[in-house]
Amino acid sequence: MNTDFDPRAWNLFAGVALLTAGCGARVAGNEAADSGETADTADTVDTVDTQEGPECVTAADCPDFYSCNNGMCEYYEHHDGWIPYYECYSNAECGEFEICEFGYCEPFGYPPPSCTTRQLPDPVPLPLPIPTESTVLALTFADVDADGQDELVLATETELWVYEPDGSPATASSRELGPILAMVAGSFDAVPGEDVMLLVYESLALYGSNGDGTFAAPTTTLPPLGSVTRLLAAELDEQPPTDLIGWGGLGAFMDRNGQTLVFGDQQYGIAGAVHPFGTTASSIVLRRGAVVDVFALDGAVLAGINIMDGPATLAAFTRGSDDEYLYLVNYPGWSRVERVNGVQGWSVPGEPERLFAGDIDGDGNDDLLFFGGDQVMVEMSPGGEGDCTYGIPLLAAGIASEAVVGDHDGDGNQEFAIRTDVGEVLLFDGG
Ligand SMILES: [Ca+2]
Ligand SMILES: [Ca+2]
Ligand SMILES: [Ca+2]
Ligand SMILES: [Ca+2]
Repeated sequence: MNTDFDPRAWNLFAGVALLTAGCGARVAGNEAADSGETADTADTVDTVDTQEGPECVTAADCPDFYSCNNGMCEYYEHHDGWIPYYECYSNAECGEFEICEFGYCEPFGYPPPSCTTRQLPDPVPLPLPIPTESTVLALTFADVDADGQDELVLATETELWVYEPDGSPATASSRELGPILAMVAGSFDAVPGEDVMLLVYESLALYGSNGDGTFAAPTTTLPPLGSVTRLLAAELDEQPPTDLIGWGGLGAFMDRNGQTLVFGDQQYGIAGAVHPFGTTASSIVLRRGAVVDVFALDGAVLAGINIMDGPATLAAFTRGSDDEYLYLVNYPGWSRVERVNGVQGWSVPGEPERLFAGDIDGDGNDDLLFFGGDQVMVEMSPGGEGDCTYGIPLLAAGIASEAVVGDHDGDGNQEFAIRTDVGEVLLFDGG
């Protein structure tokens, strides 16, 4: 029965009926009477449609969730033999910020408002292009002269370039040829000033800072296990030098105070994060698909946490004295920022694929930068007072592919440097 029943029309009708009745609960009591009317409406539309011939031959000619019946595309009945009618089969059938749960579209939390409605400084600051000699392959912030300002260090095919915030000409040091898989900064030697570590092919190349914006010839070593593809640097134990974590197809390694430890026996190709300065967590998280493994500083597994599947990203996020890890889940046209600790996350507009944390207004709470397609978005004060989002245009500089955070001008607020897929770099100072 009710072969022509279209539950979406029923929802419209039921909405009116519920409004009239002054009752907000979902009811299924008047289906027969309701569906008679909606079916009539659908029939009228169908008659008009078919005057120019059949609209379909097979279901492939129809939109998702429609079948081809006698030349017409008809919405599948949502019928399981018990609960009469569903609203949805999948999230794609629901609206923005709704998910399909047990056959019904349920609101899943609305995103923070646009910052323009919060009267933040307007216009939104534009990212400034950094003039470069050639394509930039990797970047990091590093305080190479130990003056409290993080210089921007860009790696090209043959050089490492150091940019001071005052716009003075960049300083170049030559580097050895080879594709860069990762680039991190830290104090890896006893000479004052932060150094940079490159992962080139399968080798770790340490470029020690000379303190004047140049780097010494590299010291090259092999990581203690093959197939390392990613690096992180963080001060895990408050004992210099900066600690190094690398991971890839065969597991992970940690270099702490010159002591090397191989740990983990999984393929950690997806993402990793660690809180710098050995804050409350004092742990390392590595992601493999929809599992996040948490390791102690001795390499012991503290927890294996199942998360929802989504883009390959993970961010170490700090709010006040709380440290946690965030990831993304995409839905059609919107997304969720989810929290590895299992506490409910929040919705954001668009379908970003990467997220990065940094405190761009210097209030002690991290703000977030999101990338996805040509979307670049900032969320100020997530979960706090003044939580809001705004988009930033990259103009004609390509699509954002990587970001690093540091206090380039030494004012206590962090800046993001964004590298695009065409090897250009933009500096975003949002506060
Ligand atoms: Ca500096
Ligand atoms: Ca150094
Ligand atoms: Ca902040
Ligand atoms: Ca700053």
